[in-house]
Amino acid sequence: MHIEAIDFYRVRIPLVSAFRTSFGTSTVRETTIARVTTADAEGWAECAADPYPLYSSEFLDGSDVVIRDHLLPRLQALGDSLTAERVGGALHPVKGHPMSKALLETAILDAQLKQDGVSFGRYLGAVNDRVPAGVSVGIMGSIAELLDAVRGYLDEGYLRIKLKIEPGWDLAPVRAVREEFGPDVLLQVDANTAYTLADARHLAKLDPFDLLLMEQPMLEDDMLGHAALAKLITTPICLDESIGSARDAAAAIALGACSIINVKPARAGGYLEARRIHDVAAANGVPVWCGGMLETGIGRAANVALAGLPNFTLPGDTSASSRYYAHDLTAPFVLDDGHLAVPTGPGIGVDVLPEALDEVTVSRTTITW
Ligand code: OSB
Ligand code: MG
Repeated sequence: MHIEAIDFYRVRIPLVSAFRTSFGTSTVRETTIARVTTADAEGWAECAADPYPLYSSEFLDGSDVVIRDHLLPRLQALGDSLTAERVGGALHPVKGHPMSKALLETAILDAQLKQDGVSFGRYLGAVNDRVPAGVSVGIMGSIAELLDAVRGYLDEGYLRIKLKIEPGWDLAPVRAVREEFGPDVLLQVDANTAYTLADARHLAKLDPFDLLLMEQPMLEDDMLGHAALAKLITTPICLDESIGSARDAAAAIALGACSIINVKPARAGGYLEARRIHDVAAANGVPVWCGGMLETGIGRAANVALAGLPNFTLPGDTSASSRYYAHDLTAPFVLDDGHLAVPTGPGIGVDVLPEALDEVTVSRTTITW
């Protein structure tokens, strides 16, 4: 593939409401959008990194530097032999920085698939043309506020509710949601590493609430801790932050650290490794679901395609655009009977709206190849 230029747009997009997790509160999504230009296609992708290294060690200003000084030169060295499938190998010597690597691989893959006239879904192996939508519900100021939010999402048709939890906001919100909405609501929790093994007895108090899973209760490098916790509670453990590769997935499964995996392409360095995580999990009989990082329509489109693969058997954090944004950067993803349609057009299958991008862009850098 012959790349002519890559543009990087730093954008700041207001969220429809504040989103609070155990690691912080966001009212605006700040990220980097990449556009790869070739002679006959434009490839788009968005970075999952935040301005602050709180979800993982990556952060946006660091991502800018590693892309400019360490990742792009390795891709440029490939010349026209560059393909999306060669990005991972070319960037492998650079340790870490999966979100920055994913940004480049995904934008290049989008351009390549647009040239070839192939959709992300078809390329990745999606078998479903629509995917069930779950929603991630932040930590709130009160139980009343939480119940209002959950009621609104259920009324919209969301098929699964995920509550963000932390010490001091766990048993009460779960109990309240169960009491208000009953035992049939698919319900799960996400701690984003906020607990330790010393909390096992406390976390076991969630067992009676019949949760689908408990996501990432402890630190990302604590595989043995999760394996120990899995023996002390009956709620299935799902790992998010801990799974950066298919090898991590294989290790976590072999150790008994999780029985479900949240697949986030950005955390794994891109969609190709994300598909390998899916495959390893499938081979072990471990179900997966597609996580999210508050993506705009650009990243959401690719996530929804991935979620169409056969072992994505649980609803993902693949919400409608309106969950986070009043104005998305693409035509909005909308719920239809609790599902999102997998785009069928070439590449990510959605167009970026130039005025919408313009509106939220705070700076732009162009790299000519
Ligand atoms: O842990 O899954 C997470 C958002 C930002 C960072 C981490 C996480 C999340 C979410 C929201 O839970 C997922 C989404 O709706 O995009
Ligand atoms: Mg999570």
